[in-house]
Amino acid sequence: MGSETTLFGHMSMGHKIGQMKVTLLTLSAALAALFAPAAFAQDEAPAETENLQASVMAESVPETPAAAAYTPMAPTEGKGMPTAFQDDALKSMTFQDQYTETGAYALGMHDYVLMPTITLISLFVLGLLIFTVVRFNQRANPTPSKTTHNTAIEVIWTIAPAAILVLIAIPSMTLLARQYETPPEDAITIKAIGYQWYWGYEYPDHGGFEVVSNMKKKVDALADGEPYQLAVDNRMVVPADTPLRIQTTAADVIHAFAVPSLWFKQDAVPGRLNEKLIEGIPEGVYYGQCSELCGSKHGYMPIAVEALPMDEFEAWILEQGGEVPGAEVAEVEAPESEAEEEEPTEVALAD
Ligand SMILES: [Cu+2]
Repeated sequence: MGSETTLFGHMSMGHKIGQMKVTLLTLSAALAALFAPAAFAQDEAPAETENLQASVMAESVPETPAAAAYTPMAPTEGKGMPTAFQDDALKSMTFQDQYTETGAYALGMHDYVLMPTITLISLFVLGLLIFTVVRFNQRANPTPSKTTHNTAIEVIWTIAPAAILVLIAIPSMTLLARQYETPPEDAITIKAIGYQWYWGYEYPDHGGFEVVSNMKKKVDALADGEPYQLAVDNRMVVPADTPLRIQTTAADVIHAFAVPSLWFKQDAVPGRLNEKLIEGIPEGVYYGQCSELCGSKHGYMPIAVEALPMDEFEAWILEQGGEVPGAEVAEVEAPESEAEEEEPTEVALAD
């Protein structure tokens, strides 16, 4: 009997060790799975390249005079692009800085209404839980109360959450209404068309030409001082400080045109034309990405919006072979030679 017990005890011990081994294996597998994406990301962007990117970003590309042909604007670090966790942990976890009035309002609502409310409620509930555990555990409170109703507290826990919701609803409805504001009549229309897997920007007010925008290769993006996987070869160039009527549609599947720093996100649906206003934005480069899973290269169709002063924007339009309304008379009077001179560069760019 004794030996049996020992044997049984031994076996159960062995079984336990086996279980522990299995648990350890599972744990290490889970850890490996956790760190695998990080390792992969490291492969993608090794420390050296990151440093290169940082140093390239720090050097600003020399500015060309306004009269010169269009050269893509160098982005300002931290403006219109996400912040890396290692650069600024806190900033990387919240919204990007906003460059539209609606965006600023929404960010304010997040920072000054929603976050404080959520924090206070969470702390209050945590406090109640701790109080209950300490005050009403079996040792501290051996004979529990048999109370089932308390009118006063029931009224409070009904009215208080309702009041909080009403208070949140006011700025929330305001924001919703602002986001649906119709573009003014004089807004400039730009049509963003989603393709698998790149963007096209059509300028119906300026002759209807279309710019095809693909993601830049890593070497090119880093050489140009742009964030890799957000940089594109041809940007969506828009006039600064002018209301924009952004129309979105798609040619194949549903995409979504989204630029976080402009508080803009709208689905691009084949066969439909969605429209949304971007109020006047300051000069600069603003990055975004397709935000509707649209296939295998969904992650590789970034968006780059470049806002230029109106005269530079119009010069860009002419350079692309578009028309500038109101400047048609000037165009006829202008010597043909200028247009001819610029054509070869355009062909080279198109290639
Ligand atoms: Cu897409």
